[in-house]
Amino acid sequence: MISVIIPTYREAENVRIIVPRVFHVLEQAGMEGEVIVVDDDSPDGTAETARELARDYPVRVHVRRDERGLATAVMKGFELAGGGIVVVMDADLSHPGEKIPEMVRPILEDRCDITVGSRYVSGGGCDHWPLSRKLISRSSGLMARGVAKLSDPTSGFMAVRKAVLDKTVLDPVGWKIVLEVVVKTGARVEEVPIVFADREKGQSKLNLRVQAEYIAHLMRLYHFRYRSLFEGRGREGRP
Ligand SMILES: Nc1nc2c(ncn2[C@@H]2O[C@H](COP(=O)(O)OP(=O)(O)O)[C@@H](O)[C@H]2O)c(=O)[nH]1
Ligand SMILES: [Mg+2]
Repeated sequence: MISVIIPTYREAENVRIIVPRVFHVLEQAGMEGEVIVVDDDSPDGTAETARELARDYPVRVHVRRDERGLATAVMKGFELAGGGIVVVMDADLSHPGEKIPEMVRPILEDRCDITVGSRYVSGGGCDHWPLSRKLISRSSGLMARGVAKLSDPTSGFMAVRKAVLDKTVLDPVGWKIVLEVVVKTGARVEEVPIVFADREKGQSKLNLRVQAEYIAHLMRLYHFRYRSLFEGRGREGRP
């Protein structure tokens, strides 16, 4: 089974569209799945809308009242997921749901343990992004090159084998759960080209604080990555 985790904050209009879309794609691909909505107590009725959808589809809704933040919301989803493969995607229809089978198959066929949707491989792209947003995305990606060999490390669209997650301690700050999972698991990764669509409804929550948290998170990941390398060398060097 595939568990599709959708973190939400103020996405009532989008959740109504994305949930049926995900199930349509899974059904077409002959895949069994569930959706897990992790909502941070949105004031716009996102959770209520998701609960209505749960009457018609296998949807579970988890509302967090004492915690906020995208990465920890996804971690909650990991905990609740019942599937052998977990997909993480945004609620705002930016991530192409029709790519889910393409994301899941390499893991099912044991070619890798993680797939990441990438805007920056051949066949990928972004719909009409302003230059400022392109620059932020590109420079954020470049800064992460030292910890992960990903063309699009700030992507939020991924699929991952649940068994790999179960063996790993995750401790992300802020938003970038994909980068956290890739670095901390050290698992085999493949990239899948995606075209990132513009959000039409609701508002982006990406702000300066999120950018600052990203830098803090990256510093921790660099420390994690290179500390473990040094510790490894130290041990090997001993007689
Ligand atoms: N649960 C939860 N979801 C969030 C939070 N912040 C953003 N999201 C969700 O994460 C996804 C990406 O957020 P979005 O604002 O579209 O970011 P952008 O695409 O970078 O502009 C969307 O599904 C949001 O609803 C949060 O604090 N908690
Ligand atoms: Mg978005």
